[in-house]
Amino acid sequence: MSKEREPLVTHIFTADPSAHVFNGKVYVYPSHDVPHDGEDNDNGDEYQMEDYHILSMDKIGGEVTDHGVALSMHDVPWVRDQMWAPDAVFTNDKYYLVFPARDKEGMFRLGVAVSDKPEGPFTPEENYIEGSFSIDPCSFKDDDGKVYVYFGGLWGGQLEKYRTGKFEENGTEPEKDEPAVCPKCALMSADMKSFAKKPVDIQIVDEDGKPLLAGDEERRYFEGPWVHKYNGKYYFSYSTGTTHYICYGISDNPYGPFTYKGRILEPVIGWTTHHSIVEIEGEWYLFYHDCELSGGINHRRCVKYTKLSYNPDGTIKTIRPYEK
Ligand code: FUB
Repeated sequence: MSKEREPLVTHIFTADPSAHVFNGKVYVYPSHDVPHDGEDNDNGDEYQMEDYHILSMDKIGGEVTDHGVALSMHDVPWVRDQMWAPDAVFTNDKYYLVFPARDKEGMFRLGVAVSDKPEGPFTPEENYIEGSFSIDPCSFKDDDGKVYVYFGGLWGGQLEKYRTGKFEENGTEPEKDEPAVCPKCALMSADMKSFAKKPVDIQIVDEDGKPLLAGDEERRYFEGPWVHKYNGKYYFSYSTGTTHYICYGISDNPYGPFTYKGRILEPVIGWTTHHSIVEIEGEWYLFYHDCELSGGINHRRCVKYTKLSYNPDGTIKTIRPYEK
C-alpha cells in the first residue's frame, strides 16, 4: 500500500511525476532515474534516463503497480538520450505521452507517443514535434477539449538559448534586472502530432502586473511547469530551480499572464524539485519527488504524494514536506 510522503515505489528510482485520473484509477507518469557513479553538473548530464515506466493505483493510498517499460529511447527513431520529465493526456479516445529528450544532435526536443491504454505501451511518432525545443512538457486539456503544451527549462534544458527566437549556442540568462526568461505554451493540433500555433511566452507577473525579473530567483520560472484549473481559474505552477521552491501564479486565461501568488512546496532533499497537482475523488493532491530513498543522491530520486489544500480565497497552502 502507498502512504503519503513516502516513496511510491522503491524498486526503481523515479522522478518528475505527472499524475492523472484515468478510468477512475490514479496513473503516474514519472521519469525513470538510472543509477550511475558519474558526477553532477549544471548541464544535468547526471540525468541519464532511458525509458518510462507508468505507475498506477486503483485508488489513492492503494497498492502501486509498475506496468513495466512503456516506451524506451531505443524505440524512438529521433532520440539520442536523456528521456526526461513526461506528461500524458487523454484525447481523441487515445492516451498520448508527451516527452522531452535529446535528438541526435544533442538538442532537447518534445516528442509524442500514443497508446489505447493509459499504461501503454506507447508507439512513438517517427520525428519530434516540428518547432519544439527545451524540456518538461505539461499537456493540459482544457474544458473545451483544446490541449496546450507548456514547456521549458533553464540550463540543461536549454531554454535561455532561445531568447532571440532561435537557438543561440552561447545564449545566456538575462541580466538580473531584466525580465526573466519565460516558459512557453503551444496549442496542439487536434491529432496531437504538431503545434497548431507557434509557442508563445507565458508571463509570470507580480501583484503590480510587472514581469518577474531574472534576479528574482525566489520567484522566477526555472523548469517543471504544471497547469491545473480550480474554481474556473488557471493555476500555473513551476520550480524555481536554484532556490528549490515550487511556486505558482493564477490567471483567467490559459495563456496568462499569471499573477504570482506564492509557494506550494518548500525545498525537498536533493537539487531538483518537480511536481503535479491532481484532483482525486474530490480531494487535491501534490505529487512530487525528493532524494530521500538514495540518501540525497541528486539523480536517484523517488516520487511521493501528499494532500494539497486551498484557502477560501483560492490561494494554495504552502506544504513543508518533512513537517508532520
Ligand atoms: O529529470 C530531469 C530534470 O530534472 C527534469 O526535466 C527537471 O524538471 C528536473 O526535475
